[in-house]
Amino acid sequence: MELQEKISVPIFTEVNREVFLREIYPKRRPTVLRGVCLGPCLEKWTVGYLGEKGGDKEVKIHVSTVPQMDFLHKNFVYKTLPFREFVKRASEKRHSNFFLSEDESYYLRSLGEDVRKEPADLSKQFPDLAEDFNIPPFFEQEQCFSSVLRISSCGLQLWTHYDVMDNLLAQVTGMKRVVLYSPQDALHLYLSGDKSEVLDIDAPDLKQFPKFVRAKRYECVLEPGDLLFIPALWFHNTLALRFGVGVNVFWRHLPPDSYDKKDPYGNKDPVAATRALQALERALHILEELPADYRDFYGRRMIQRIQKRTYCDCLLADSDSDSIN
Ligand SMILES: O=C(O)CCC(=O)C(=O)O
Repeated sequence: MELQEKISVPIFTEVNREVFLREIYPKRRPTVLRGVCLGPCLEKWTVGYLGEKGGDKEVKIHVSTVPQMDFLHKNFVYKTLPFREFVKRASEKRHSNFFLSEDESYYLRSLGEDVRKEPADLSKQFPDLAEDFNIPPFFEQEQCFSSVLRISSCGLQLWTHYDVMDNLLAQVTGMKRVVLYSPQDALHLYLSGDKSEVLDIDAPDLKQFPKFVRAKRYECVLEPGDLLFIPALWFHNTLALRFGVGVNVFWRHLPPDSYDKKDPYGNKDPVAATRALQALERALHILEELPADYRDFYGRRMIQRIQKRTYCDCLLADSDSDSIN
């Protein structure tokens, strides 16, 4: 069987703003940044402390009987719990109080106050915890879009998806495996919107997803204190190797008007991309006026024009030196 190429995400230590902006950011590749000062959260964020500071604030969480969350078959439910109770349950393997089963898995992705309109902001939803976390100074403050608290049970796996903004994912406690795929491998990932239908990335069904092996797998394991730079459009799949707490920060690197104004999650396609996709739909509808052999002929010519005008060969250059296959 053909093997998927595996590449380790490079690790940089003691990165400051200048090094990040000069050596890492322009490459637009996932990078682990180790040793950036994230603040007292690293020592303080125990289960007890989080419970005390987050208190009885109600949080909406994902709960599932199996740790691999499946957006296609919706094998999870949304439930609400006081933050303290949620953290306690997420940190334990078996629960005396539960919704579905005594070994159910939990996941929190914090939300804004008005879920549909406002992005998550750690300083608004969890002001006490925000004091313990330093937002890395790698972008301008006015570019900041959201700061999201993420808490997962041990073993929790989140499906492969992309976001449209640049992202720093901080691992505060626990460990997490992150697998990433380049935007250039989008056609090998069997997308449904912003998510990949290949749910089991470790043992994919290659009869159903034969092209998946062609997607290069970038991989890292985040330890407490690590930051992962996830450039916009890079697909990522996370697997909590232990109960863990993280924060991720999205920022706008395109001009502000490029983004969809009604997008509290940071995952709606840029306005120009949405318009282009709508125009393509209209063009395809027009082609339906022709018989099949003509549609095939003009469809192929359209693909060629799209490739010529949009593909960026400079992005294809890849270093083989870091291959771990
Ligand atoms: O940490 C996780 O579990 C998911 C992170 C993620 O999806 C993100 O940072 O965009």
